[in-house]
Amino acid sequence: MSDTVLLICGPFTPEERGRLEGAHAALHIGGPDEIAALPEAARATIRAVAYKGHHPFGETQLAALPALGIVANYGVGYDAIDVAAASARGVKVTNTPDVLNDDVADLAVGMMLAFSRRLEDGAVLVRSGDWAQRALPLNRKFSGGRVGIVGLGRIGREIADRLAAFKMEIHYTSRSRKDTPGWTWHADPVALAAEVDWLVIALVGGPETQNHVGAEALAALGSEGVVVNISRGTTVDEAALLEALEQGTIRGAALDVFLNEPDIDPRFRSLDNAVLQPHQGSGTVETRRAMLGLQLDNITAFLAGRALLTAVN
Ligand code: 8YV
Repeated sequence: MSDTVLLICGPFTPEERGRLEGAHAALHIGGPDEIAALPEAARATIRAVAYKGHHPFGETQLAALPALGIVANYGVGYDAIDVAAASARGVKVTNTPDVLNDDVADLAVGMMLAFSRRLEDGAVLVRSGDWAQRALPLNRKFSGGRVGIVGLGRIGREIADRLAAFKMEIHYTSRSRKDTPGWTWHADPVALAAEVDWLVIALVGGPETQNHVGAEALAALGSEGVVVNISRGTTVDEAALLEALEQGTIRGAALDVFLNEPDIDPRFRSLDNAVLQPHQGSGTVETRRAMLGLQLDNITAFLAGRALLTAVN
């Protein structure tokens, strides 16, 4: 039997594992913390890691895999992986950009509509059998609002394009002004928040964007404003966000991402002004297949000595 070259690391589905195992001699573990416990002989032959999840993968894991050449991430965001440490060891990192843009943007708009039109409350009312006894309070109009996209990158752009079709006024922050006639660039999230009803965070994760949307931006957003986050829990000051939601100093939030997923702060659970989702932005059959396909193509290219498709470093 040939040496194991691929370490499948993380909560892959059986179908995903089957595709990876069908392509390369592989072994599977639940997460990066299990690498140290693998027998030395098994660790010595691993040349590629297929990574999925959000637990840190850094120097400890890299040092335990002496033959490693690539960490291929299942996801566009690779903030869990210490890219600097990988680069220092000559280890390549890849991610899965673009294939998930549509799904994440769709979910952002879906959560915004669910918030605006009280879709969760409406469903509860219908299912309860109480429809004849009580009416749903009137919703708030969605089309024609003012939205601020924090980070007009690939996903932010997809969200903005969708919201433009809802006749919304589009404002954004990004490192540079984009060639988007009629859309308004702002220098920072505080200036952006002051002009909009919806603040949609579409940043990359990692230390550079930690708490990028903070208490000052939430105050600028004000009591009519709603925070939408489909990026990472780290990009917003979560303590300040919880405080603003509990005190009603903002109107609400629609969140697919949190700190400490899935064991999120229990205070979120008692909020009646928030739509909460379990980090499912990319979670469709089609997109997850495409993500796995791109991850696998990067691994196969690396092992064959070919150019990587979506290298990060
Ligand atoms: C996750 C994501 O990768 O692509 C990203 O950055 O956050 C998601 O698609 C996915 O949930 C697997 O952990």
